[in-house]
Amino acid sequence: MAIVIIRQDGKTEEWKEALSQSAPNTGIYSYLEDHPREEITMALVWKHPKGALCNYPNLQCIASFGAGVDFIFEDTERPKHVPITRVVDPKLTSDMSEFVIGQILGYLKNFNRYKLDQVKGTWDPLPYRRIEDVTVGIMGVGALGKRLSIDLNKLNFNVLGFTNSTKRIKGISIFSGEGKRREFLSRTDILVCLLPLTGKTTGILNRRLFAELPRGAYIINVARGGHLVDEDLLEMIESGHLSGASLDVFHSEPLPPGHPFWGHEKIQITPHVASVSDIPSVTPQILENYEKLQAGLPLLNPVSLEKGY
Ligand code: OXD
Repeated sequence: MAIVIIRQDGKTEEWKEALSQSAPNTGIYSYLEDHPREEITMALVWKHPKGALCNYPNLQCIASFGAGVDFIFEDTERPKHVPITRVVDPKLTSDMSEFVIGQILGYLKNFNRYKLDQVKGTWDPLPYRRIEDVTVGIMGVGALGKRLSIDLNKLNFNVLGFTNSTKRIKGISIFSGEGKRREFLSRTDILVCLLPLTGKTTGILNRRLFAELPRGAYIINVARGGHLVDEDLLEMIESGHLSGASLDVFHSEPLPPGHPFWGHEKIQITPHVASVSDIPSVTPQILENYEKLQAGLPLLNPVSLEKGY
């Protein structure tokens, strides 16, 4: 039994070193080096090249290096019966929460606008809003959304959550199911998308949904670029229905040169940095899952192959 790491960014060696240090007797390989393909039982993946998972006849687990697994389901050539796991990690959840809180406060206090004014040499004090003036609606209250809702609540924000399942979070009004979506949206001033990307949620941030938000609403997308219909966002900002957006994720990353989001005064972009798997924090759960796999025990953080998250 052995592990293969399949990722195309520059982090393979760092992960391999951390995993090998914690489990010196385990075979851990990069997919780019010579490795015994029949021995591989666990593939650790992050945006792997499509089809790469077909090379392992004895694969028993496909483990995402991050919280998202959409890129695994997008690989239609992957062995479909192999269980998939994802990362649920306290640092990943708190990092996301801190990032979104930062974006919300920056929006309420006009920080982005003042940065633009500074570059232009403009002194233009604007009215600001307070925490008590706005309601934050979070679409998707899984591990990340739940933590964010609790942290926002502690800061005295009015917080609403939307989910298609039945979840309860102390102190948070949860709207469950499609029938409750309209009410959730009509009460939301700042909409945070933390949904998993699946066939059902692709393009969910569209003109129809935006129209159900109050005039002047603000969008924060920290989930996946595929949730957003870019043209609809631009159109709704242009018409004044939306006041702007903060986007950390895009259909294509890096955001292609010439895309209208670059240079848009009401859209703040960041390069997919809201929350990134922390190697020392995540390494133990990967190795624990590998041990469970060897022992035939149920895996940590399994993903539903049916639902896709
Ligand atoms: C993740 C991400 O899913 O970094 O973990 O987007």
